[in-house]
Amino acid sequence: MSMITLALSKGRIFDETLPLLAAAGITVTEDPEKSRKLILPTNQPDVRVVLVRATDVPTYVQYGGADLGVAGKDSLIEHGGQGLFRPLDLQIAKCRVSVAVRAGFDYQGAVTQGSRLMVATKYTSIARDFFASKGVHVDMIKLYGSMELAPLTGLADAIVDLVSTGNTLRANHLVEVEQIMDISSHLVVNQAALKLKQAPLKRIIDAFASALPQG
Ligand code: PRT
Ligand code: MG
Repeated sequence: MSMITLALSKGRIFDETLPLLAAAGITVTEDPEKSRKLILPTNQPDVRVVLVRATDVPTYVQYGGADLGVAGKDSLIEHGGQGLFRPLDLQIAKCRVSVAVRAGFDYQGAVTQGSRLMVATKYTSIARDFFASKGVHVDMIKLYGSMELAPLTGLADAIVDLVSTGNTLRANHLVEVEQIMDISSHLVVNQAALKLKQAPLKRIIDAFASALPQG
């Protein structure tokens, strides 16, 4: 009996994956918000969950630190997706990637005039491709969090960030000026594990698929 390791990030992805695991008969037997453990057991002796940063899930699965994982499309695009089989869009942890600026900043004017835009973001690949496709010249500043601060402090003209309700932007007097793409989380599987542990992985993939809205 080979061990199956599933990589998840704490928070919305963990919470929204639990019902899918339940469809596979898998229950995580420890609460990540209460435990300090990074490896969580399940009711099935050959299935365990490892907790990693959301942006590290694709890397863990790529190199076989986990056999499968759940990762946002944002993280997958930034990672590049090498070595990953992506069988299912799980339609969880939905949001969008957008461009936002300080209220009062004339974004359309800057774009039309062909000005160079200073863009701060954690999502440099998505942002670079998007502005390149528009023919807008940008200087990119890589940040790891609190993107909303950048336009408020003069660090950048615009940010590229994830938006769901828009409350965070509003609270910081920022305006969403363009939506780049819709985001949801996907199931990703290590390509070698898919061959070596075919039966148990297929069972989990099929159970997840059957639990999705379209059945
Ligand atoms: O938090 P940490 O720095 O550890 O990593 P992370 O932010 O990459 O991970 P996490 O767990 O917060 O998010 C995991 C995944 O959930 C992301 O990769 C997305 O695919 C997805 N997701 C869905 C979101 C959101 N919705 C979301 N709203 N990730 C982040 N947010 C942020 C957003 O950037 C904003 O700052 O939540 C904030 C609130 O959003 P509003 O618009 O509802 O106010
Ligand atoms: Mg976060």
